[in-house]
Amino acid sequence: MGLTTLEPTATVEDVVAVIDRDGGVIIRDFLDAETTAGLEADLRPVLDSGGFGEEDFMGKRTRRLGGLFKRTKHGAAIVRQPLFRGAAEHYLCRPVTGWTGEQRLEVVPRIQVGATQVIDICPGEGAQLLHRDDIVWLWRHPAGYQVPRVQVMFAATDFTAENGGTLVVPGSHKWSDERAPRLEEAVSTVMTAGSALIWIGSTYHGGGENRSDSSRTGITITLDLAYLRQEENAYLTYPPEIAATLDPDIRNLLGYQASEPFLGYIEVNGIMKDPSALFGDANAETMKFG
Ligand SMILES: O=C(O)CCC(=O)C(=O)O
Ligand SMILES: [Fe+2]
Repeated sequence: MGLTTLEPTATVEDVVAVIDRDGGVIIRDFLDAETTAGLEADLRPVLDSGGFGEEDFMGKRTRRLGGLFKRTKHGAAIVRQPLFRGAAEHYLCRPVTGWTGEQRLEVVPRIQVGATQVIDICPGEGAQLLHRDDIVWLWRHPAGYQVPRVQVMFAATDFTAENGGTLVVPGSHKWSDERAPRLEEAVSTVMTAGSALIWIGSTYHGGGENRSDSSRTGITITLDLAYLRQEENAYLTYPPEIAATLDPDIRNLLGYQASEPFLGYIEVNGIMKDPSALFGDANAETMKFG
């Protein structure tokens, strides 16, 4: 049985119901044709001028790019897509409580972009070892209340079983850390260009073998808990002078926004401020409890 494909008219509840069951879901026509063409036009020349990976996990017949938001303005459409954002908010923004004195504190975690990658699997590449992406934080399973990552793989070209469509092990998000994934348990993500796979950090997956004669190009973005370290170092990838050129919602997602309470502040005139103060935001929040 393959993965479930939902239409773009599906609701966030529909998306979450399938992810709860299978660990991942395909959304047909996730972005419109114009944006898909814009991504392809911006990224293809950069991919074509780049080299292959140096080791097996990243793939010696695979080309990768990071820093998506400085390479194409169309990258923003992927993180703004309502079904992806809605699913991310569902899993990540679960209230956490604590005390300040006898006052009950409730904080809803914020989300941030943890990594962006364009992944171009070329003919002759073998299957990547199946893995969980929340291994970056050495996350333990079953994960319980807090899911740390909701991820998308946008299809810039068609994804097929022959060209390396992402391998996913349905139901594996519920497995304990004792169980190893086997290749025979994985199904290929089959989707047309413009569609996308959404999955969570605990679902076993990996790039597929490319037995075709053309490359398979995917764009992956992770939305993660804002209080975890980012996988792609956003402050070095988008230093303040580059971040200043991005739309405020994108730079906030890249970490130029604090995670309440206090995490990631900057000091301005002795006051602990949200880092949006860096970009001349006169209303930048003063960090406080609650
Ligand atoms: O390219 C793909 O389909 C998946 C790649 C992947 O999972 C990874 O590199 O972590
Ligand atoms: Fe992965």
